[in-house]
Amino acid sequence: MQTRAAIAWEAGKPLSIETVDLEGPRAGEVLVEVKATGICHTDAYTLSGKDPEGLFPSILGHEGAGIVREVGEGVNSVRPGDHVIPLYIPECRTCPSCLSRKTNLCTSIRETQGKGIMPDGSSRFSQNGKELKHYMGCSTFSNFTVMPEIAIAKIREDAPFEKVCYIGCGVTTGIGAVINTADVEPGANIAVFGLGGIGLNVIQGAKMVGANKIVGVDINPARRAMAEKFGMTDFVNATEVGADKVVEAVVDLTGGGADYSFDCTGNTDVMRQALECTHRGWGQSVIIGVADAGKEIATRPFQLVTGRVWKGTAFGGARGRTDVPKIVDWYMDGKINIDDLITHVMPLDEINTAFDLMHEGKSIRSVVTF
Ligand code: NAD
Ligand code: AHE
Ligand code: ZN
Repeated sequence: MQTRAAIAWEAGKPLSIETVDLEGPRAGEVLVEVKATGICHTDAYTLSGKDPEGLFPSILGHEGAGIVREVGEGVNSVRPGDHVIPLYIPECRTCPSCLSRKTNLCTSIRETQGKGIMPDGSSRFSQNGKELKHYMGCSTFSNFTVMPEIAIAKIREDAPFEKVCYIGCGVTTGIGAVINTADVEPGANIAVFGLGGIGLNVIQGAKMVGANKIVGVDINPARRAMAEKFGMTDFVNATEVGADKVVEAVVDLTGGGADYSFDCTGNTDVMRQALECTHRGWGQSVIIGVADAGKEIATRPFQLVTGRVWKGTAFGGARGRTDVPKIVDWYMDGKINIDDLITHVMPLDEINTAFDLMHEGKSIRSVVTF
């Protein structure tokens, strides 16, 4: 079949909206009609050329929702007509990682996913015989995409695609970092660095679990109002305070240091601030942001000797097929707010505007509807 898609032909160039060829699902695969997709900072990161796994030409996008249209041989967990959210971290429930119960990082198809191909080693996307790569196993910047069955979360049919697509990455990552990775307890003081599409969901998660102080840090003062709406109690304007004084500001506001902090910027200098503003003896800092190729984190080992813990999280520690349908229920039951975070909605033809708005700090989440 043919489908409309935004092609990333080369790093640093705008996406090009074109018609591409899509082969149908093979054994263990599912054809999904994507109805909506969010644009996450990670898409911009890969498009920038700074992702060591970035491949071109490819079809980016990993935050979608849609409908199963066809299933390949042997697929029995979903069927045509099912409403679904594609997962960039699958949940096979049989690999050593899934069986360990210690991680959500299913390893069954990670190698081929990172090479932009399906588990059988080939791509379903092409144009005039030229292969186009898949991205994060999802490629939701295409109206139709092919996914492995183990990377599909089945969701309820009354959930609006243009809202719940965000659960495919940002919502789950932010809230999951709080409830799964950090396991923040009621009354804890937390600090969130970067109040964009992920950081605001960290704030939302912290409020949900009954955090006490929720300190937000950003260089963009326009983030303050939305963060307060979601539960931020104190704001640190990192530009105004100065990078060398941010740690001190957070330590003061939390009465000695945050119990938990979260980096949602991808900036390695900020990651250091996030660690060092946590409380001596027990502070935990969770890295969510994805840093450019070649960047490394640093701190004095003394920071860890004195009891601080540095950890990271992918997709908020969520096991997609199990947890994503529950988060969709939370949204439908009014327990979480997604609507206010989706600041822009546009057709596929305008997807490059979504990247501009993100870089200009004007959007929280843009969503493309097909
Ligand atoms: P975003 O662009 O919406 O938000 C980033 C925010 O960080 C912005 O508000 C920006 O002003 C702020 N910021 C930039 N520099 C800063 C600084 N020096 N100090 C304080 N704030 C600063 O991006 P997003 O979609 O929220 O993604 C955030 C990060 O999380 C990205 O690196 C993305 O790749 C990563 N991410 C990781 C996962 C995961 O599973 N680990 C999932 C999704 C996104
Ligand atoms: N190719 C990138 C990997 C970046 C990364 O860490 N991705 C996160 C998801 S970001 C979603 O917006 C992730 O799931 N990581 C686990 C994994 O297996 O990739 C790089 O920098 O190399
Ligand atoms: Zn993402």
